[in-house]
Amino acid sequence: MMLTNPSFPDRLKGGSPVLAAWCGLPDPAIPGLLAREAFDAVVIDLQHGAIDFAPAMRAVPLIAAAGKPAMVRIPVGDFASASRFLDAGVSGVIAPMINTLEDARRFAGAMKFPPVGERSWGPHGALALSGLQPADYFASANGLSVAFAMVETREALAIIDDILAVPGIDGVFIGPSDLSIALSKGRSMNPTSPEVEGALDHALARVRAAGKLAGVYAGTGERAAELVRKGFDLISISSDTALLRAGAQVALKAARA
Ligand code: 3PY
Ligand code: MG
Repeated sequence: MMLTNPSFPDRLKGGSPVLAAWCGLPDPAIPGLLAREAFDAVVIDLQHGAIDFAPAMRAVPLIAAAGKPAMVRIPVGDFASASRFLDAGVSGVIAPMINTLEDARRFAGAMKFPPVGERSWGPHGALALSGLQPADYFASANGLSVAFAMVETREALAIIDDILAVPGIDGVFIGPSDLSIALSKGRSMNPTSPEVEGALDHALARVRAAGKLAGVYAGTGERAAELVRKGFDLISISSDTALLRAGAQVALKAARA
């Protein structure tokens, strides 16, 4: 039921930001456990995370069992896996390094059934998680999940209006680390640099003009709060690895005090 009531796109459009966990460790139990914390959604990262396809698939029902929407970030250019994760029942897909209109069109094509895209039929897990009959799932599927195109290069920033205009692209997700590398011409990696800050404000304004959704990655909870205040709809916070290390450091510091 959780795929449909309310749908994840409706939740994102509802005005209160979605705060998501970000998981890359190679065990499905970890996103399953973080889904039990107060996150609103859980992202499994197959671009930089160590988690592979099969354990990521196994994490989807574990996240759903906690009543939370599951999302994935797919590897660069692996649009076929976007369809496969939708088949498994994810509520959203983030595609990294969408740098051309062709990238955006191919991603949207994999995310939406005809006539919008060319997603192929086979929603094995999504039927069980949505509780919908096949015909009803087909009729509503394009509106049940979100396609976030990552904007994290100069090329993408230059065509952000065109990316946002592609039918089937529901929003953009800003990668501030790669964007900082791009905007500094490779001189630094600083996801809170003034250049990135300006790009975030610009991107958000273009998203609002297009009536679509804005997502962004935040390295810390404090940074997430700033991005909430800016008005982003979806904010991913830290990562499973970083949270594990931070917890270990706090415990050891206390133990050695
Ligand atoms: C970036 O900041 O470049 C990202 O991809 C977010 O993890
Ligand atoms: Mg990136």
